Amino acid sequence: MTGAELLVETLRTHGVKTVFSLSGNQILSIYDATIDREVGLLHTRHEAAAAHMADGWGRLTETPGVALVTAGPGHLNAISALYSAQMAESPMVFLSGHAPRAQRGRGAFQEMDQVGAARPVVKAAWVAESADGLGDDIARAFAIAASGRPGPVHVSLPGDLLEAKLSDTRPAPGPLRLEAPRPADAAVRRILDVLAEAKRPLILLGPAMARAKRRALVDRFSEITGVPALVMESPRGVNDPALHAASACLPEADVVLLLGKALDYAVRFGQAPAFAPGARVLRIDVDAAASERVAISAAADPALALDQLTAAARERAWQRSAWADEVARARATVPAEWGALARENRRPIHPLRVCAALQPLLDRDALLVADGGEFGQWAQAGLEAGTRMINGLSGSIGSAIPLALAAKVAQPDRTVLAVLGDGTFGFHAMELDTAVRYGLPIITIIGNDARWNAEHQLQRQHYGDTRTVACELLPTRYDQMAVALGAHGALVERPEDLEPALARAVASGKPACVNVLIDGLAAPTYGAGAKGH
Ligand SMILES: Cc1ncc(C[n+]2csc(CCOP(=O)(O)OP(=O)(O)O)c2C)c(N)n1
Ligand SMILES: [Mg+2]
Repeated sequence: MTGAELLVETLRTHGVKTVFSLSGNQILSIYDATIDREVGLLHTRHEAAAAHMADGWGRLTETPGVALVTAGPGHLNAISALYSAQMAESPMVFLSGHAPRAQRGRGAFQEMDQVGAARPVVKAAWVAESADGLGDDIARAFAIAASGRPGPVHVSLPGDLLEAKLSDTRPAPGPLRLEAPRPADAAVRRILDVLAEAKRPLILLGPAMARAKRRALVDRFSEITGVPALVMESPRGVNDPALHAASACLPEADVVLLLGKALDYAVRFGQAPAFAPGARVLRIDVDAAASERVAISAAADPALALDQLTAAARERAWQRSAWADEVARARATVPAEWGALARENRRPIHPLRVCAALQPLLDRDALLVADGGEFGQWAQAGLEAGTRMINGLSGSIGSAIPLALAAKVAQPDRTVLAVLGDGTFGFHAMELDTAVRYGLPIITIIGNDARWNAEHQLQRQHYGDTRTVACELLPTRYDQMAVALGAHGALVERPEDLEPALARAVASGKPACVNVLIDGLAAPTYGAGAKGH
C-alpha cells in the first residue's frame, strides 16, 4: 500500500464520497489511488472553486468538505476561499501537494512555505512527515476542522510520501473525537440569572450556531426561556438587510448574549448606536476572553454550553413578555412599499420583482445561495429560504456558483438557486462547465446592471454623483456564454418573462444561467427607527 492509498482509504473511512480538486503533478498519485475506491474526484476550473465547494459541503452537511490542489501556485489560488470558509466557520480539510522532502530548501519545483501561507486563514496547518502517518494526519485534520468553532484545516502532502510504500499494511484510521471545552456550572447559572432579570434580552448567533443542528439547540433554548435569537452572518453585520426591521431591536436590548459570535465589526464592537450604551454583554465562545465590554465571558463550546444552559433553564420558571414576539414580528416586517415593487412591471427590472419570481421555487424547498454586492443583498433581504448560504462575514464575492455546485452534490434532489451580480458572475463563471461535465443542474440567476454596483454606490455616497469611476460593465450576454459551455441560457429583459424563463430553466434539466437585466439600485438598509415599517 502507498501513502496515497492510505490517504484515500482514510477519506473513505471518514465518509468522503467527493473530493473537490484541481489536478497537478504532486497529487496525481492521489488521483490514481481513488480509482476503484468509491471516492470520487470533482475536477474544477480554478482551485478557489474547489475550496469554496469544500466550504459549501461543510456548511450544508456539517461534516468537513475536502479540497485537494497542487503545490505552490495551486495552493495559493485557493487561499482567499479559505478565508471565506474560516469566516463562515465551515468545517473543511484543505490538502495540497508539496515538493518532495529530499528537495526541501533546494529550490524544488513549486516549493514554497505553504503552511505559512495558509496559517492565517486556517485553524491548523502542517506538513505531513511520514507515509505511515498520512491516515492519522487526515483523521486529525477532520477532527480539528469539526470541533469547537468549525473551520478549515490544511495539510501539505510531500509527493514522495504519497508515492512511498508503507512499512506495513495497516487499516485506515476512523474518525477521532476531540473534547471541546464546557462552561463551568457557575458561569451557566450566572448567565441564566442575568437573562432571567433582563427585560429585553437578545441572543446573537455566529455563523456556525445558525446552521441546522446547532440552530435547533438555540431554538429549544429560546422556546424555554423566551429569549429571542438573531443571526449575525452578513458582512453588513447589524445592518444585514435579511434581518429586516429586527435590526432596530438590537439597540433596544438590555442584555445581549453573544453565542459563538465575536464582539467584532459585524456587531460594531458592541458600541452605540448598534448597542444600547448600558446593555450588558455576555459571551460564550471557544476563545471568549475577559474584556471591558463583556460582563460575563465563558470560554466554552457554545453548542455544549447550550445543552447545559437548556438543562438548567428547565429548572426555572421564565416570565413571558411581549419582547420575543416583537423581535419575531420585526424580523418579518419589510417596508410597506416592497409589495408594490415586487409586482411592478417596469424595465429595467426591480430586484424585488426578481425575488417575487424566485420565491415560489424556494417555497417548494429550493435551496438558496446568495452572493454579495447590491443584487445579492436584495436577494438576501427579499427572499425567505429554508436553507440558505451567503457569502458571509468574509465579505468576499464570487463563491456563489461553487457553493451552489457543492449543494447540488450534497442534495441532488433539491433545486439549487445561485443568485449573484454580473460582476461577481465573472469570478467563477467557468464552473458552469464543471456543472455541465458533472451533470449538476444548478440555476444561476444574474442580476445584470452592467456595473460593480456596490462600489459604484459607495463612490456616489462618499465622493458624489459626479465622481463615479471605473465600476462600469457591459450588459453582456452571459446567458450565451453559458449556452456555449453546454448549459441552458436565457436573457430576461421584461418582468413578465421572469417566471416562464425560470420554469424553462428548471425544466431544461441542465445547469442554467438566467441573465436578468435589472435596475442597479442601492440595497435596502434598515437602521434605528425602521421598526414597524
Ligand atoms: C473578493 C472581493 N473582491 C472585491 C470585493 C468588493 N466588492 C464588493 S461588492 C462588489 C461589486 C459586485 O458587483 P456585482 O456582482 O455586479 O453586484 P452589484 O453590486 O452590481 O449588484 C465589489 C467589487 C469583495 N467584496 N470581494
Ligand atoms: Mg452588477
